[in-house]
Amino acid sequence: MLMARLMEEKLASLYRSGGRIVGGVYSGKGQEAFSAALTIHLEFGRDIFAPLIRDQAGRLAFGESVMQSFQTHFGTVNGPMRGRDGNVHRGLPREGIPAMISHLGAQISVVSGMLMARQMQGKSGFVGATAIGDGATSTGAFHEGLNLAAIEKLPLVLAVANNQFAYSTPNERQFACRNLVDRAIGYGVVGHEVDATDLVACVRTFREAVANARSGGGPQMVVGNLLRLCGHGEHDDASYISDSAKQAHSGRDCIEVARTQIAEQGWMRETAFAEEEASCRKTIEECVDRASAESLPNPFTCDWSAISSDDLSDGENLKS
Ligand SMILES: Cc1ncc(C[n+]2csc(CCOP(=O)(O)OP(=O)(O)O)c2C)c(N)n1
Repeated sequence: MLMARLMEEKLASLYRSGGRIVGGVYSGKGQEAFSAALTIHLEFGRDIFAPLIRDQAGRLAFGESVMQSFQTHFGTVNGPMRGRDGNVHRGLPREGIPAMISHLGAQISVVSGMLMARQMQGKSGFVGATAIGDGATSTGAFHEGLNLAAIEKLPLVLAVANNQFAYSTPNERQFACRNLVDRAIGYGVVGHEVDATDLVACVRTFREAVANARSGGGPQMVVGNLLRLCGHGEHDDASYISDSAKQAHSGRDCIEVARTQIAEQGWMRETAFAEEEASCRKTIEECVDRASAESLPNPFTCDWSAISSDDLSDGENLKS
């Protein structure tokens, strides 16, 4: 969570200074607990995780490296997208991270398809998870994807981060149901609701949801209540978010809440927080330096075959 927060602060500062960033910068500030609590229950290489723009913490907790984020934001030829696709639209499909799709709700069908393909190959014991926002629950793709997953009883965990806004559109202009988790009933899937500012509560909820999905309980929809503590992207000052929303319980910063929980429970020494932060900052600076030194693709000499083709994919484990 801390690494994600500090990485995104660095990316925001690089974006504002007009330096090496290609494209926009989107941050998951306030959503780190909800995102990481999901993916710590997944297994890299066995499970599937289709992240959204606010899932830097979940990506790291699942197994993506710090370097891969900076390489993609800088558009370098050594990054997982070879400099062809920007920032948040990155993935490691062969290792279970499909490259992010912007079209809201579309990833539910993609993950469902990946799960069905594995089932048809006779595999078992895996889970597929994806994350969406409150706004995405009003798309046709959400309806079609979740309905299909429910009918097929797929081992899908759908994390809905209700951060109260879709761009600047507040919840009351998005849906008329009392609570987003009520939608689970209509699809015949199990619904969970959690205070997403509370790391311990998020860990407990996702532990149960992932275990249910893995053991044949069908799709699980987890709605996390929180507030987006930033603009939609770095280009948005979020001036439409009221002070009362910021001061409400759901406006708490999950990292500060987690820090208090950890201190109260004695899970870490007080000085360990500062050591962790210093270590994260050092890693970030090293990755920025290394990624900055890498080249951009040359459009005239670039091999334009699919990134998934053998000669462009990374590592022995990625060869089919
Ligand atoms: C089908 C579709 N419509 C519109 C957009 C443009 N768009 C990108 S992000 C966004 C808001 C998303 O809000 P939400 O789902 O609540 O997620 P959040 O950004 O709050 O995390 C919109 C409207 C899109 N990507 N896809």
